[in-house]
Amino acid sequence: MSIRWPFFKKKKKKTTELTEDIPKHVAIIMDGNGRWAKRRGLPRIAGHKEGMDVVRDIVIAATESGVEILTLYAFSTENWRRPKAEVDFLMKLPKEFMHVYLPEMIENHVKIDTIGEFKGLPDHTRDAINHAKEKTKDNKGLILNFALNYGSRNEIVKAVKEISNHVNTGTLKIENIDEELFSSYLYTKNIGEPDLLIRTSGEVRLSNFLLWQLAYTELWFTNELWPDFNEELFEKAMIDYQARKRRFGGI
Ligand code: V0D
Repeated sequence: MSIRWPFFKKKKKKTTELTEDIPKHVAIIMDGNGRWAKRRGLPRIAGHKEGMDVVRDIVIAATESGVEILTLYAFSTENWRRPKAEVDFLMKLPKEFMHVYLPEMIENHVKIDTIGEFKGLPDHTRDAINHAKEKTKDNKGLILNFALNYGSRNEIVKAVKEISNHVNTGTLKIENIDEELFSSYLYTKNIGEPDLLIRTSGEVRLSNFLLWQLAYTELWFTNELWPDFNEELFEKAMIDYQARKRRFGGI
């Protein structure tokens, strides 16, 4: 039982609202699409399709709350091990997404970009994405960054090889290798590190996503499956992020 102090005026509870301290860069591991479908007796691809529509909702929510960069883990280098029919379906989603949502992305000034081994994607997937990148290249709103055929260790090894090459050819001195230089060899060289990482579906792992870049990132997990994720949960993640920042700032 709590003791009440009637002589003191009850402190007005500070309303939690999204004002200052909006995470500039939010990254999301969109997990649980297959499980969502299975629970409904649907094929896994039905979950991926549903998940695609949630991407749209979260892009709009992120734009409205002032997030500048949204990085979405859409296809990992490990995902190639899935059944061919599922991979084939996934590789058609960028085109499908653009067909349905590109006009709306453009209306909202969204700029589409990707990270990952772009060359490893099928031609038709790359064509659809290149078209969207071209159409949105001058947009000054949210950067919608899809991680496709992305794996963090692979990214780091690739950076080491490129750095080694530059050392070998004499264009780089070993003494000049530091964290800042190393970062400039990663896919994220222009967008920097996420302030907040969200992962859905109850798994509490990084699964080879942005390992270097997440060193100082706030991590936020929910049991909700990606197709059930929504604007309210996105806002909850932002509010929790701000509460952590306030606590940290108070010390
Ligand atoms: C399936 C949930 C949008 C996660 C979201 C190729 C798995 C829906 C895109 C997309 C996927 C990618 C690039 C682009 C525009 C849209 C997407 C994949 C999977 C893998 F320029 N959703 N989405 N790409 N899923």
